[in-house]
Amino acid sequence: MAILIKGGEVVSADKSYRADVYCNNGIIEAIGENLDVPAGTEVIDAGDLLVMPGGIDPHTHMQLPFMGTVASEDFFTGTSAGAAGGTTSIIDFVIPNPQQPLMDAYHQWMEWAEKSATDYGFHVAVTWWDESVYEDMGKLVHDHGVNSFKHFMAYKNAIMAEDETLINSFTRCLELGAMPTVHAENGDLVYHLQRKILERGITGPEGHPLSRPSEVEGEAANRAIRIAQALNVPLYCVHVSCEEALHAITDARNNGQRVYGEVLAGHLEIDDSVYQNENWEYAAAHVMSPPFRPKKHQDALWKGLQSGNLQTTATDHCCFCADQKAMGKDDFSKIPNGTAGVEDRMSVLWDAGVTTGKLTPNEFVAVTSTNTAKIFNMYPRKGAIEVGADADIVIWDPKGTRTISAKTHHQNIDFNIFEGRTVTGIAVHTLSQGKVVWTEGDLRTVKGAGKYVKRPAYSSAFEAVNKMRIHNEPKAVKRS
Ligand code: URQ
Ligand code: ZN
Ligand code: ZN
Repeated sequence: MAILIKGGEVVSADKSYRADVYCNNGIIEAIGENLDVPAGTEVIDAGDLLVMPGGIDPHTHMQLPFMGTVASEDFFTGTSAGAAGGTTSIIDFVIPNPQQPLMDAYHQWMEWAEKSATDYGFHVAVTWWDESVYEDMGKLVHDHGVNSFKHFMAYKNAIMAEDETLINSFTRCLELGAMPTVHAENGDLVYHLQRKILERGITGPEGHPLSRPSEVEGEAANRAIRIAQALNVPLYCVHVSCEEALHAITDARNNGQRVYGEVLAGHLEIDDSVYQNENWEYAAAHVMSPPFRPKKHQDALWKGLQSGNLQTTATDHCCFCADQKAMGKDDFSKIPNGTAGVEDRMSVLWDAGVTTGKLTPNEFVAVTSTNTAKIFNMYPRKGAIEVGADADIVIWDPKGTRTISAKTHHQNIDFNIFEGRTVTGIAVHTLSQGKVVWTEGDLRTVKGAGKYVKRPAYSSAFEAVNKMRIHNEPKAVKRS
């Protein structure tokens, strides 16, 4: 199956230039002007369009069992919806229950993910600790292509990792050359504030942000960063939602510490007024953690993205429909946490970022694809328009528009946090493994076509950290 993408402007993270792109056998075989290709090659006319690396969403939760229910989006429908929006790879999460062997959970998620339409990888969560977790982390890195381990500092009495687990797991990550990542909210503080707010008789969704003010995230982000600093291990903070966490990351980076930050399209564009809506279902549909914040945090997060102190964008795509959200009808702390976004991230970021001048098209590619590929060691197989790279490509109309709605989206959820928003910047064609999976409104994904992406340990971040560690190795004082 050969495809020639003709006459477009290639936009990579560092440059833009006019060139044809020839894809064959799932990879990019040639890039250049007026390419000669075999007869019978399918041609896509990309005139006036941009040819970019397919989006990579480093934070999704397809069919996640959580808070007494299961997310409504599965790996096939979710990766298909991503393709419709220009995203061609996801990194999802294996989340073992406490005391569940990591390898058992990994095999369970791998089975669920077999139905994926486009490529996928996994971060594995460390939700408890003993010698077997230590061992399983080694197996996952050495034998299964996992190079990142997640730590939920929130969700007390469920999947929350205490400091001792963070220290043990971060230390193991350093040994293995794997990236530790954190959901940074102080779970004990959340639990305490939830009780206080419920005692005051506030049971509606407006109680959710009250129980997770931004200082709760700022404290945990700083704590995780300091633990990583003391252990000399890199750190990746997922869904940074507030200026306190951003400042902690920025200070650490200015101090030469290797800390990376991810921001969600939702947190960049939606504020906490949603929780004041009189319609319970509408407000509950926005319950996710960390919560949507007051407007000043959006402004700070955009500056974080523009300054390079936040490197990646994601969605935390974790879908619960109205009947599931209703589980918390009388108690906001029981509303399953999560919102959707995998189909809309790229358009929302182009509309809010590039058309406004906050981001250049090259920076857009960096924060929606290339930076994630580099941090999680998939580059240049992923996140690049280069000869030899996977032919995961989005052909983008920078002037095209569409109006986002749950009535028309491909996500398996009855709500869209960007409902009614008309965005500029749309995916016209999406290729996964060199095959067309989305073209001019026609979704052509195939269940099970997605492949598992093995990610080797020891990304460039580790080489640098190891050099620094050896260079600064403390030495015993010689005493006669
Ligand atoms: O915390 C997460 O990232 C998962 C459980 C999705 N839910 C959410 O509210 N972010
Ligand atoms: Zn989270
Ligand atoms: Zn998440």
